[in-house]
Amino acid sequence: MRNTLFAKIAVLLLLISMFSALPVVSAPSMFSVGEINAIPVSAVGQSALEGTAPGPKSTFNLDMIDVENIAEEGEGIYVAVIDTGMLPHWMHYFPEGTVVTEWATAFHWDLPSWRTVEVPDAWDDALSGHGTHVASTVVGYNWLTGGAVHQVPGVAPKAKIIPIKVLWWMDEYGTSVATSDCVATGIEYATSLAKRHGIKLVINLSLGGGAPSRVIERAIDKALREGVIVVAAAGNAGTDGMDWPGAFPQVISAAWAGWTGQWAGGDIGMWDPDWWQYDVPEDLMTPAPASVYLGYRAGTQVYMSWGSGRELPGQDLDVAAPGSWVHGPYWTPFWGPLPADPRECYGWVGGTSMASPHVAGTAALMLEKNPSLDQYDIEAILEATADLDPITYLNGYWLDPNPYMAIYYLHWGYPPGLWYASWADDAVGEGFLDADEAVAIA
Ligand SMILES: [Ca+2]
Ligand SMILES: [Ca+2]
Ligand SMILES: [Ca+2]
Ligand SMILES: [Ca+2]
Repeated sequence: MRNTLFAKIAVLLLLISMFSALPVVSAPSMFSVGEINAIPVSAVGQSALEGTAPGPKSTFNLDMIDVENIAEEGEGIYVAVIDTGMLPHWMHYFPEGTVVTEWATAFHWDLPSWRTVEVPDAWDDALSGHGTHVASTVVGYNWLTGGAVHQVPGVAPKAKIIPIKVLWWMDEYGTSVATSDCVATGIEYATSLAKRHGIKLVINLSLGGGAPSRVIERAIDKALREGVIVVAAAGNAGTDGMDWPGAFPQVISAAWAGWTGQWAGGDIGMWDPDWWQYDVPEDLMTPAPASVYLGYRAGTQVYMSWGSGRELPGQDLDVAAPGSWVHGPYWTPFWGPLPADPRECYGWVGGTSMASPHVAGTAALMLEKNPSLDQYDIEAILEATADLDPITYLNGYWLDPNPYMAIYYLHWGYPPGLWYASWADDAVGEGFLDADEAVAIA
């Protein structure tokens, strides 16, 4: 009995030490700045909301990459979202048939058997809206507000989402984690679907870890050999470098950019909760509006986020895409218990996790137009068409008056409202994603 107990403790210690040696892949941390209800609603925003009939809504993030100029909608293309699964409310957000439930699944690292096991019915995600938000950027979502349903467009609204849950809620810091073996199994599973059913597939990996994993790289290389496209987040570690697998050269990686008109809503004024629906100037070189934050005023329409993983030697950063602050269905336990009402589950979420599905969606549009494109073609086209010019190269401190960010500045070690950023080519890759140009020459 006693021996058994000791044996168990020994096994447990072994597991703990092996776990710490295993590259643990975590979702790039998300910095949600609050739900819609938490943001003061200005009179302008309120009246705009109330008067709106159900119908298409444009978003700044799709406008920035010029999705409005693209005829393709991702018809016939599948996007595997290897992530946290889907919120229990997911059916309220996505049009019927958008989510391929018969292929959705979950993989979990099983401690007793010391291997990855499939748990097919466990892809519901009651603790993080990360995967739901990522999917919503690709295919769009129903926004339930003011007693009406608005169809918010996605990059590739006719693509089909395959949710594959590999990330599981782990700690009080809001991190969802997976073992590298679990992530690799998810990639292999998606690849097997593509092979078995002869479908065109893009894998989105809005996750990463601080070290390369050979088991994940092998799974990715196998996927690429099958003609699957693999897109991953650059990670949110800033000057500490890119996360893996995004940093592998053969992966298409996404850096984290934003709109200088964010929150300000162009020249309309501050604190308008509808800012994310405002028009972005078609020429991204247009100077930032006068009402935006102090430090952006010298800039254009695009800025890079301080936290976007920088390309270090041996890493490959490809393109930057919108990731601050993308509106969509979302939930985090920090906001309290998951509400039964899906109308309360929306948020603005930021990170390379949000940039990645813009690139994955664009790849789906390119595949629809030209199904013969492989990973290398798509990376080359995305790089050749990306715009470097509109990305503001700022270097210094500036004031951010957004009180919702204050807690994050403290967390990052800066006084609230004051932040510092510095970026160059290692932060932006080949430039800002230009989806309509990329699809045009696909
Ligand atoms: Ca546009
Ligand atoms: Ca690459
Ligand atoms: Ca590259
Ligand atoms: Ca364009």
